[in-house]
Amino acid sequence: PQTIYLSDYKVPAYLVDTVDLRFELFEDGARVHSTLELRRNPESDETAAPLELDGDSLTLESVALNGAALAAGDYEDRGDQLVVRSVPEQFTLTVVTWIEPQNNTRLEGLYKSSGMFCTQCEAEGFRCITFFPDRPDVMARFRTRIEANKDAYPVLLSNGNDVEKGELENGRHFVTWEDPFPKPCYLFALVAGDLVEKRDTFSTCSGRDIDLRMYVEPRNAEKCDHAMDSLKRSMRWDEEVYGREYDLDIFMIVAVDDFNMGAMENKGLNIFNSSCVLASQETATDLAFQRIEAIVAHEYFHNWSGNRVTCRDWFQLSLKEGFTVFRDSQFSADMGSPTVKRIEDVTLLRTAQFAEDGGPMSHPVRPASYMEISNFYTLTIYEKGAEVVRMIHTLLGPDMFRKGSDLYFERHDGQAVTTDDFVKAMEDASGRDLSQFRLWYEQAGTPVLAISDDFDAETGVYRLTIEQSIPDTPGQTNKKPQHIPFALGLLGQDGQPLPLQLESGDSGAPTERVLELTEAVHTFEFHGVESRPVPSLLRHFSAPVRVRYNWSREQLLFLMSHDPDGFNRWDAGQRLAVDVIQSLVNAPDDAEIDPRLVEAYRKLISDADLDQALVAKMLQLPSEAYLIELTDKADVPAIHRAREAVLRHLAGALKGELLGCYQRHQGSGPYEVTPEAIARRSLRNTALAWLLMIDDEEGRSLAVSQLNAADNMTDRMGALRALVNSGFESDRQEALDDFYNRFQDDPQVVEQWFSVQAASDQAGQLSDIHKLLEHPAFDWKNPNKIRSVVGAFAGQNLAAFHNPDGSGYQFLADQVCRLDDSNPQIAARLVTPLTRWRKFAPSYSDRMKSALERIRDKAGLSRDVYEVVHKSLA
Ligand code: HT7
Ligand code: ZN
Repeated sequence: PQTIYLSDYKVPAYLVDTVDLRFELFEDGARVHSTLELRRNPESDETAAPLELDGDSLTLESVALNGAALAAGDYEDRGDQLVVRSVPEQFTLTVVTWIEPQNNTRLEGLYKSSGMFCTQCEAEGFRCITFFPDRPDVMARFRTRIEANKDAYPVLLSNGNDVEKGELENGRHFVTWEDPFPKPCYLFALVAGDLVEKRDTFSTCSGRDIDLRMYVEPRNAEKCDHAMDSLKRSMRWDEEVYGREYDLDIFMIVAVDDFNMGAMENKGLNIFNSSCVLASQETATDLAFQRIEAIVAHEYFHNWSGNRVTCRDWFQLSLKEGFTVFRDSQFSADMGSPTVKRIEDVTLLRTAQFAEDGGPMSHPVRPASYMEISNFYTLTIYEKGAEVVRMIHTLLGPDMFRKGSDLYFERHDGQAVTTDDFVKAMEDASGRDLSQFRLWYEQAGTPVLAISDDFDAETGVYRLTIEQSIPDTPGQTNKKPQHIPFALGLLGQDGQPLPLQLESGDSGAPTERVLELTEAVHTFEFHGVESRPVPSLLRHFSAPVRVRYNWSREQLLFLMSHDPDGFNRWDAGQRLAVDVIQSLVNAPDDAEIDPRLVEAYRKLISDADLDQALVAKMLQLPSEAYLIELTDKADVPAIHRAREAVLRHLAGALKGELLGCYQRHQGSGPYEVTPEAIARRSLRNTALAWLLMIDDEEGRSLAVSQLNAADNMTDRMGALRALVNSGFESDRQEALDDFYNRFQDDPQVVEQWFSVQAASDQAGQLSDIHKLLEHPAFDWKNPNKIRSVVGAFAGQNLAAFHNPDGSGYQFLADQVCRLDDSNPQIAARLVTPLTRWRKFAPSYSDRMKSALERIRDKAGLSRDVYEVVHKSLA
């Protein structure tokens, strides 16, 4: 496959002003009539360029130029391109293609899911519908007429406003949609199906009434309220916080079962993976409720950050994704607990994005090259990209940041632009120089801050030295220092925050500062310090970096109970637990587990005055994935054993407190999805899980009664998970069977049922996984089912996946090869755990590598899997 380089970017030779589409939908295929108004781009220097339109898996039926059919010699159908050699300055091109949505298993372009037609065009799916300049800097106005059988497809949707509808012969009907906003073709959408409509309205800040509509299969009619409420909250928040008003008169959301990712922000017609939009108390966990709110917000926010202002090319993907993730995380923080949201974001970043940034697929937030753009919808583009925007927010402050975003939207409305244009707007609005900051977009790899300190009791000066370095990554060495906002505080021996006097005598100095690191080494001096302080470093995780500082366990315990920054309190607890677990990995026979850890947890569990949402987070031990990320040449079974040993030790020592916590947080009253209620359920379910880890009888009976009495999925799933992960084998099987019998008709719940087993070291051994794949509810064509079995096994059931005999790796290789033909996007994502082979101890890494080699040698490998596998083996 070819590599595409950012440095080769050229403006399009032709622009498209309008697109007129007519879809004839049938059971054995669809005919697409496309009429484009084109003209030469005055900004292009390719004055005599032929017209080249992208295509993929299309059967061309006819081509006409200005209404006259072209003869075979006038154009060339190269399969992936339609080339018309000679065209005038301005012209109309009509192309008719035939496609087969019913056989489209890649889920790109137009396909069928549970009997309905739907589309996914980002990034390059529109070319699977018709020939078109499939690049985001070609923005056109779309008019779309959809024709289909009326009984089977009563609902026909596309972007914009419905302007005409009517009956046709043979029981068919049509609807025509017009989108007044020019858009790139990746934002085109079409849906046709037998769907129920849920309606609501939203009154905008300027007093316009927007028609809100959700379309779902009839069986899901009762699962729309949460998404609809989330949408209205998002619309209001975007007006209040960013001054962004919705522009069309209709906003539609559709739920589909077969979808490669979470959702898609098509203009005025967002399409969602059912699991990311449908929820009810009985079927969705608290986590799912929160996720749905965040994804609905994310897609809605794209209407400005992505649709009104879009990307010039796909190298700029983080322009819309990083900014929009930052916006949705601000929104979620405002809707719930900012500290908890920050902990969740940082957990994902430090566990998975840092791993990506240190692995073979490492790439800058603005990549310089790719083979297959679908492989670049990564944690680096999304999560690190959001951190980069967050740092701009930290450096500029909220008011200047808002001025910058206003300027960006005003200056670039209706344009396709670059990450550099975004930074420039921030610079122009604030007057700050962000030239060094731009390196965050260009250099890959996670910066490391090596921090040392010393205290001079005589002068009262505390000195902090911070040295930054950025590791080499594929294709990049000798990196320049980056501009890093570093928030910190100092705590006195009594736990009080100290004024941070950068000059002596400044006793009114603030107790928290954001230091700006720009050099490889900085030394900061803090004056007027009476005794050695405890530093609270990188508060709020003010930059996506690794901090190396030699904390003592006393310091961590101190921060855990005194740090005014909730994030750093949590982080101190994580660092302490990591230290204890790592000592056990390194010396497994030394059975002594630091009693101070037990006491710290005892205090956390028992102190009802603490913020219970934060306590719920602090009680989660660092995950195996995070522990692996922190380890060179990891021995996963050893890490797994050590972590479990610490958990069991804590559970055994704190049994009384756990039972007390469980009883104390017993809910009464109706189910609510508030931060307090979520924290309560989380604490109870953690207590239950810990008790079952030690096969506690009392815990077992609590779990069984909770499972039977639960009025919501969080409690039901909490009890089921605890039983599944326990040694109570017969309860486990009975619980799983009952659960399945109750929910077998609900695909989203069956997905949870699959993944709770596949992720469990008790119920998800390889032989169990094979049985799940044979289960009648499993479906190789449905990405959610694949993720819930194969993805959960390889991504969460780490001890089983890293079986020393290599069987887990071979299993994954088999599934990737199998999926490569039907759905290459999903296959390429599933490979990820194997790409990290260099992280593991030699006996593991050798076997992982050979599994990758087996995939590499498969005949006819897709471009998606080819890129990931070859880069991993390079
Ligand atoms: N912008 C959307 C990306 C997306 C996507 C990309 C590749 C293949 C399938 C896809 N489905 C959705 C989602 C988002 O970030 O909002
Ligand atoms: Zn997005």
